[in-house]
Order: sequence, then C-alpha cells, then structure tokens
Amino acid sequence: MGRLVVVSNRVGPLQDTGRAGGLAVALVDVLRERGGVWFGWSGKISEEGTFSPLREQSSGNVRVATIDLSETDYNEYYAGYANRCLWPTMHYRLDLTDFDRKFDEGYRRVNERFAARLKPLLEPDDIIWVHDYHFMLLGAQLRAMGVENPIGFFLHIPFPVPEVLTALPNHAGLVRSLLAYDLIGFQSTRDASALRRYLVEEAGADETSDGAMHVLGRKVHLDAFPIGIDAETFAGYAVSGEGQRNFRRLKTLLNGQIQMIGVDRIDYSKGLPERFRAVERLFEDYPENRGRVSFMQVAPPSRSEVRAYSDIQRTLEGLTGRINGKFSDIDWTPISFLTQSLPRRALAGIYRASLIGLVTPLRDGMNLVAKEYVAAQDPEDPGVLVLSRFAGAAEELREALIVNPYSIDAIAEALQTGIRMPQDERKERWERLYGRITKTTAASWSRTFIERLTDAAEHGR
Ligand code: GDG
Repeated sequence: MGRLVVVSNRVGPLQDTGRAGGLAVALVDVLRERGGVWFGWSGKISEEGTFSPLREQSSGNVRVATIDLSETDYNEYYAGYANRCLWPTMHYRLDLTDFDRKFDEGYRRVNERFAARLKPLLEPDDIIWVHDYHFMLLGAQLRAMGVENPIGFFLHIPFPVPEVLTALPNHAGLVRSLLAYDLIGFQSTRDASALRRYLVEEAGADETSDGAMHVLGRKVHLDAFPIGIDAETFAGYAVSGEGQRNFRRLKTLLNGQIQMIGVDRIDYSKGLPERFRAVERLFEDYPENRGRVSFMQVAPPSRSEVRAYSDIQRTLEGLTGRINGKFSDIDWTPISFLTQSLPRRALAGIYRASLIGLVTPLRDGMNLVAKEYVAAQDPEDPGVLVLSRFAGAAEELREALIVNPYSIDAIAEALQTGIRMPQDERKERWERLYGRITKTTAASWSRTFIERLTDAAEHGR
C-alpha cells in the first residue's frame, strides 16, 4: 500500500485533534494508517524575495512539511484569488468578486511553487490527495513536471452552475487544469452535476457508461463524496465534563426559557443577517415567544483582511443592537452575539442545551455544524434542526426543517414550527437524522475517496 500525500492550504494539527475540526481528524487517521506526508502553507509570512525553507515535523510515520508565503503571495494568492475571486464565485456572490489579473498570476505562481516544492518529497507509490479551492491548478502542474502518481482533488466548497462559473475570467483554464486529476470529488450531487453540465456545454464532453466523462482527449472521473463527522465522538463531547458544565451553565441561565443556536465563522455565505432578521420576524409575528425564546450566535471572525468580512461583522453588531433594543426586557435579551471561538466540547454542550439549531447558509459546500448539532442532541429529548436547502448537508439531512435561507418569513415560520414541535415528532426526525450522520465517519469518508482514486487511476486516464 502506497503512502498518502495530502496537500491543503492549512495543515494539522497532528496531535490534540480534540481542538481541531473534523477534517484534520479524518486526515490524521488515514495518514497514520498508510504513513505519509501532509504538505501545505506554514501560516507564516516570509520576507519578500527570500527562499522559504521547508519546515518539517514528524510524528511516527506522518511527516508534516510546510513552506512560508511572501506578503505578495499571501495578498495575491490567498486573500486575492482564493478569497476574492474563487470563494465568492463558488458561493454565487459575483457582486463581491474582484477579478484583478494580479491575483490570477499570484495564484498560478503559488500553485506552481507548491508543486515544485512537493515534487522532491514524492515516492513512486504515493497517492496524492489535493484539497480545496486554494490548489485547483496543482494537479496539472505536477503532471507538467512529470509526476505520474494517482492525483485526486476534493472541493470542500460548492461548485456553481455554468451560468455563474463562466463569469470567472479564466474559467476555461481553471477547469482544464482540473481535468489533470484522476478523480474530482464534490460535497453533493448538485456540485458534481454542475461540473458535468459545464463539461458538456462548454467543452463538448461525452458521458461514458461508467459515469466518467470523455473530454478534451481525457477520461475524467467525478462524483459526490459527502464529508462526514465522527458523530459518536461528537455526541461524547456533549456529555463530557466540559460539555455538561456548559450545558448546565446555559440551562441555569435559561431558567426554563427556550434557546436557539447558530455557530458559524463570520462569512457572507452563511446567511447571518437574514438569520438575525428572521429571529426578529419571529418575535414580531409570534409575540408569544417574547420573553420565552432567545437566540445565541457564536461567530468567530475570519478573513477580516477582506473588506466584505469586516463589513458583515458590523452589520451583525448593528442588527443585534437594534433587535435587542426593540424587544429586550429587564429579565430577557433576545439575541446574544459572541465573536469568540469556543472549545469544541463546550460547543457540543451548548448545542445540546438548544431546542433549535439554525443552519441557514445562502450557499455551503456541506456545513458540518448541521451534523454536529444533530450528533450532540439528547436522544430522549432532541432539538430541531432548521437547515438551508442550499447547504450540501440538505441532500442528506432530509428530516430537518428545510428552508429557503433568503426568505425571512420562511425561516421565522420554521422556527415557530420547531418551537411548537411535539417531542414525539422531534424524536422521530432526530432518529432518522442520527442514522444518516452515523453512516459516514470522517475516516470512512477519506477511505472511500482514496479507494475510488486508486481505482480511477488504474482504470484509465
Ligand atoms: C468548509 C466549507 C464544509 C465554528 N465555530 C467554532 C468552531 N467551529 C467549527 C464548527 C465546524 C467548523 O468550524 C465549520 O465547518 P463548516 O462546515 O460549518 O464550514 P466552513 O468553515 O465554511 O468549512 C463547508 C467544510 O469546509 C468541510 O468540508 O462543510 O461547506 O465551507 O466543525 O464546529 N469550532 C470551535 N469553536 C468555534 O467557535 N472549536
């Protein structure tokens, strides 16, 4: 069995995965199983024009290797192309794009540099798995350098329909580079179909009988691999010491009142202003909830160097102030807005103490919070998940209350339905949801992808 080489913008941690997200845990497990290398950005900015040393750290059979970025690289590749061109386009926000050709050049340059620095680390039997929108060109660049190993790509964020993707100035080059991968993985069938449609409409592709595509002289395998979480581990967090402590803390404070919870990085894709307005609408349209129901949003800031991100935090602060000003009473505050990151075990306890989980992104590749909320519930008295139809998770989590996240009325109505839902129905829905999220674990997701990649590389390019 060949080693696994994972490439992603941010790497690790190898230890203390209790603080890390699901992805790190999933990858560490398979990396340990096969041995291998995890290659990416160190998170450090080096002086302009200097050659970044390879920073290396090993733990058993797993080696983490990273390089630094210069400030120009960081601005053009990361803050520029990845987060001002690709992220908004892939999330259907063409209004927030900034197609500066310097960004495009920076993206190409950094992808090339990562390919060149990765190549000497490779062994002939390695399987290479590239992650996410930061490295869409890497596979083609490795091929151009003569790398013959199986190379797979998984996109964690949505892949938009051709009508949207074609607004990206170099979409043809970007998609052509993707074709160098032996397997292209998506979060949902919706995303996989969007690439199929693009290949047929823009590149004259034919579908083969095994579901692969013949396009521009290549056979390309693509499919949906919905990412999973370790539901049982997460359920354990909710009843761990720290989980229970936070559960009790909140329950005491609530004193019989109902709690609704949202947890998201601050990002315009997460539908946060719409969600806050829907909470306001709930108190307007269903006044019996005033003084009885409150909403907590945990929202650690991210990418604040990009203007659209700092703007949204200000919008949310404004909305919180306005809604609280309008409805608060001496013993009740409708919205708490926390811009700090909480430990995962504490989060799990808070999910469990909340009758409603609000996951209403305008677009999301998957959305792991939806799965974590379900995992953390008390089986005897579970809460209700209100989930956007535009999250990849909605393809699987069909027993959630599925909403249109653009419709403030629809969200408010779903909240009211959730608040009033009888315990029997809550249990019935939750049991189905829990059944679905325990089918795939983080590690089984990785294994499935790697198996399919090995297969695809063997059965023709
Ligand atoms: C991308 C795609 C896809 C959040 N706040 C805190 C905290 N979190 C954790 C959550 C969850 C993770 O961060 C967020 O994952 P999501 O899936 O919800 O969203 P993105 O960050 O946008 O992730 C997404 C994902 O990749 C995986 O493929 O699902 O669609 O956009 O695990 O719990 N964790 C801690 N404190 C917080 O305050 N500890």
